[in-house]
Amino acid sequence: MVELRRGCDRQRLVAAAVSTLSTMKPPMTVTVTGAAGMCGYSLLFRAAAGAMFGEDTPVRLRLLEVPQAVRVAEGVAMELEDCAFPLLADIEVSDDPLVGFRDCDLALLVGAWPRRVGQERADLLNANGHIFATQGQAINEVAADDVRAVVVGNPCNTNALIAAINAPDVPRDRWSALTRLDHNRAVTRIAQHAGVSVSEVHRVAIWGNHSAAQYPNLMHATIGGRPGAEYAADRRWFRGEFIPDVAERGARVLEVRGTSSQASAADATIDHVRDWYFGTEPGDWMSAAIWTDREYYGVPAGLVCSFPVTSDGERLSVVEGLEIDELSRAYIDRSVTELIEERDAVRALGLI
Ligand code: NAX
Repeated sequence: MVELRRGCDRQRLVAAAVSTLSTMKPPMTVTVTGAAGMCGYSLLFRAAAGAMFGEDTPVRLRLLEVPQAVRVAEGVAMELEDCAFPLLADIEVSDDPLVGFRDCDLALLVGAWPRRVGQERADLLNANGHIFATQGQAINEVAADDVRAVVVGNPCNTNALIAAINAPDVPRDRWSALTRLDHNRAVTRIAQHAGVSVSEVHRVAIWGNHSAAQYPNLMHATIGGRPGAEYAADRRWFRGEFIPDVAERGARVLEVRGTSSQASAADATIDHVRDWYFGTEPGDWMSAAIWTDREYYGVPAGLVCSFPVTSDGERLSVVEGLEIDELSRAYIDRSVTELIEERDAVRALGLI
């Protein structure tokens, strides 16, 4: 009798397992570079817990590091194992991009060197540019045919440009750079200013470069049902407080916390990935830096520039037809000039 009941339990368990398995999607292979770094440390555990693709999608993690940081990355892998994440199908640590990016579906390019005191911007572009040229070539060679990539390591727009150009077989619309942290910062700032919940803020957008020259634009936003332009009309606040607060928030976190934004950057990376793979809400958009396949809003072709973008689950597309007033035009032009200067600098270095 007892045996029979156990048998029934077993049958029910097997049936439940089969039904779970049949609803599971194929695993996603996600490569995270800079896996021993601080941003990587925040990102990997959430990725393994299913924060990117949901509870029906197992994840295979590939941790890519430089040789001198591989041991630390192995320690991170040990901790990931110790969490017994049901969705974590396997982990591999490597210092070889041809191994780290093999069959990868999603490449999160986080690893880069920070700017050192006294280092010129051109030196940083050179040091990090080589990383992204090499990684672009490796992705081109060994990643999955439908790979998508998000560049987080700075200067992220230009690093994405370098990687994309060094990966000629990967369609350019599979590349993006992270301006979602700036977007999220802008959402919180305006919500606090207006005294509304962040969930009542829509259609904020970051335009241009992920740098102090970015343009967080409220002109097309709705904030608690009111037009963002009404808030932006208070020019003293918009130009004197809102824009610098958002654009300089990273420097402020560094000053207060003593280290750069890491958990918030990881969180923004997850938001970016989710919206890209699952699609943006109808009538709303996200901010992301993407490749300009032609001119958009006066931004020339052949740059990686942040815009308001929508996703249909596959492709990120610039939201078109927005009116750009004189003030916005000046801010966008300033940021795009910086992107052009960075592009010219890495071109002079032979990286593209
Ligand atoms: P950390 O210095 O903590 O970690 C960087 C890691 O990258 C190190 O472990 C290093 O060994 C590794 N690395 C360097 N070259 C590599 C290579 N060729 N292959 C693989 N790994 C390599 O920096 P962390 O705080 O994690 O920040 C990482 C990057 O994100 C930095 O470039 C930072 O500027 C950038 N950020 C970008 C943000 C954005 O919104 N786009 C915001 C957060 C962050 O500041």
